[in-house]
Amino acid sequence: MDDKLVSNEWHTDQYTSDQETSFIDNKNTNNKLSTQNELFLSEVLQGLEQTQKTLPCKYFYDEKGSILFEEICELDEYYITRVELALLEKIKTELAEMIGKQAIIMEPGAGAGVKIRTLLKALNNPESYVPMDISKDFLFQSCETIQKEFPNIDIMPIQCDFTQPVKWLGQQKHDNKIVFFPGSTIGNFEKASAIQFLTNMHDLIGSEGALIIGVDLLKEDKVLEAAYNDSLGVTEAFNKNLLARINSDLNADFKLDQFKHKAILNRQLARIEMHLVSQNEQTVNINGESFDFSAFETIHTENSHKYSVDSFLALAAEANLKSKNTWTDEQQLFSIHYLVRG
Ligand code: AVI
Repeated sequence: MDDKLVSNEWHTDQYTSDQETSFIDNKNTNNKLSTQNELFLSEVLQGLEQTQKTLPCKYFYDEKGSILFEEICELDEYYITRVELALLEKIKTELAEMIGKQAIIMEPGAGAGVKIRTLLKALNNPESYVPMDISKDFLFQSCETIQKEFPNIDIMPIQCDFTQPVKWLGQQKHDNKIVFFPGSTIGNFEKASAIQFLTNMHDLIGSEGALIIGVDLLKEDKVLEAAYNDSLGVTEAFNKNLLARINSDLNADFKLDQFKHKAILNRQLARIEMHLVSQNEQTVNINGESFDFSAFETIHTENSHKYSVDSFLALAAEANLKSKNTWTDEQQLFSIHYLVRG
């Protein structure tokens, strides 16, 4: 566990997981798609062949999409980031006591780093920090900032798809394995995938470790709808960027001004749904295939599931995880759970 920062450069080659970890090649020369883009294409075509057209939300996060998401997190209407950070500040000492000494802190889909820094600062002599992300650039950036601030912590980036198990991590014999998964990203998983992810975390943390997870709570319509239909149009740009990415990576001709963003609360399914609404009857070509849209037909691009404390704990129980402690803010907007093996 003594991997090092060499000449200010992170060497991810020894830290890649045993999954396939090739990078996305965005340079679309000769109209020939890279292997990554072939997978992207097949998922896009499959989604658009459905009666309710869909696109997979994991493709939101190219470089531009990641920047737009960071901008969303700063919006007044998008309370999620602000409330979670304030709650984390409030409970950090309690969390540190529960975590104890010399923990390995793992963070699937490591974000911009603000939340992890709050946690690391509060901890008693953490041993290492293991950020995991599919994007090498993102990993390098967060590692550099964190190493400067915490010179005594071993930083061990792993480039991987965090929704899949990482065998290397599971093999690490360590008593205090803590997974930190803030941001309510679990809300973007469908039920079966959420249970699969939680089960992977159950297997990863072992009998002594824990999963600390942030989960957004179901609340009144207007707060939720405003969070996903912001007045500055950043969420609209984020949603439409998916079409721009398909155009540039997959030889497609979506006309971005012919689609409008719409986010609706589906209370029956306890989720916010993001859609792109076709403004006209139109045909879109993608790498030689064509798709017809009628006026006001939508492409469903994302679900963001919202839970109550009880409904989330029932989901966690399906992965054999139970709460050792759960915190919410005073207005019951957001929850943080400390889960251990059940
Ligand atoms: C990353 N995830 C938790 C965000 C959410 O709230 O579902 C993604 C997002 N979509 C629109 N705004 C933010």
